[in-house]
Amino acid sequence: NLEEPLQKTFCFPAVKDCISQDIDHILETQSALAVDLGGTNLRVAIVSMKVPSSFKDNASSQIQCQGKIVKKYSQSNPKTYEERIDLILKMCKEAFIDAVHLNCRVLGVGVSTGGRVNPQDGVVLHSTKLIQEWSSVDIRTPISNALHLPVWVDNDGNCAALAERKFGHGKGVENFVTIITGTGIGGGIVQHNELIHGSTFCAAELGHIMVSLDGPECMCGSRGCIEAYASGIALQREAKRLNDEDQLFTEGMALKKEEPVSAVHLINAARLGNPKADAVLRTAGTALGVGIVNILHMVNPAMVILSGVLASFYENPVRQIINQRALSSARDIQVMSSELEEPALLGAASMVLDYATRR
Ligand code: ADP
Ligand code: BMX
Ligand code: MG
Ligand code: CA
Ligand code: ZN
Repeated sequence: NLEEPLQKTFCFPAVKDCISQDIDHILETQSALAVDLGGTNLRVAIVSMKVPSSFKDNASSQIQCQGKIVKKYSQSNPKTYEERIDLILKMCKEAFIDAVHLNCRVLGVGVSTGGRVNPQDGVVLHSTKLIQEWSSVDIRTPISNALHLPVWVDNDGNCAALAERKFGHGKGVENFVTIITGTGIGGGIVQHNELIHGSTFCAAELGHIMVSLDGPECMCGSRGCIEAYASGIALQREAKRLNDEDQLFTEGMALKKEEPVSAVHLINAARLGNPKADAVLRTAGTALGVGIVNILHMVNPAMVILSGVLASFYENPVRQIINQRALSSARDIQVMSSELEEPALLGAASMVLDYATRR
């Protein structure tokens, strides 16, 4: 058996110790800058790759890495192309300087963005109204020129899926889907361990699965998309509508006159027994659930991972709808909320760490 002596050498205590320490030393400081551009926020982070200490106890186990957000920067996503690019570069430069002081070796920049993205070219092909002036945009070149670093780009939902595959519930799961709720609804599909991009980089735009023939208008120009029912912006629209009709305020609720009405108020109102707010949220949960049933019937994943601000809120309604409406063969799947702090940012960083540290 040729493998036996090799294994023995690898597990020899002194050698094992030395390997563990080396890998710790190398990987703890290997870092990426991650950028996430959403319908509301622009975030940048320094993300380092960390090997958990349990690796030291078991040299034969696979190296399981964790992405650690060392420092994070948040701003509103500007409304114009020029302001946005300027702010991205400014935030990245600041993060790069901080990374040097924090002893993080930056290997590259990973960008997660709303819109259809060609990752090979580093170009945002097209965006809905959720991000204005963000179509046919080469995002790689300006960042790469400013920082002299390699740049990887993908859609934010796709990045969230990459994060789940590397650091989250999706680790070792061959087929899974993720749905991320923020201002809009993003999606990512991992099939046979690989992300699906489709023929024109429009696969896994799961927010635009339609669940009614008419339904509310969507930012994409169509109607009845799950994003138009269940996203942050859709819930805010409904909260505003109820507020205009003087139906939002519920006893026990803190709602100041000048405060902008948001999804948070709608959820609070429903919790305090407001039947109109409750009805809106039920419709939202049903729409998302029905959309997910369509996904189950199309790609039959083993797991659906929900992430973003509304994930835990939707977990149970989605399970219920699956039980009521999915074909029995597709029903037996896990629905879970992500445990990752910032899936889109971590996924953006994983593109850098995966490519830059590959041997
Ligand atoms: P982006 O869409 O820019 O990626 P986020 O993922 O940060 O942004 O989500 C912002 C959206 O989530 C906004 O629409 C905001 O109103 C909504 N939101 C923020 N916090 C909460 C919360 N606690 N509950 C419900 N919705 C929230
Ligand atoms: C929109 C669309 C998706 C994106 C999703 C979630 C654009 C600009 N965005 O459906 O590509 O994945 O929003 O984005 O076309 P977020 O703003 O909620 O993070
Ligand atoms: Mg987002
Ligand atoms: Ca996607
Ligand atoms: Zn749509």
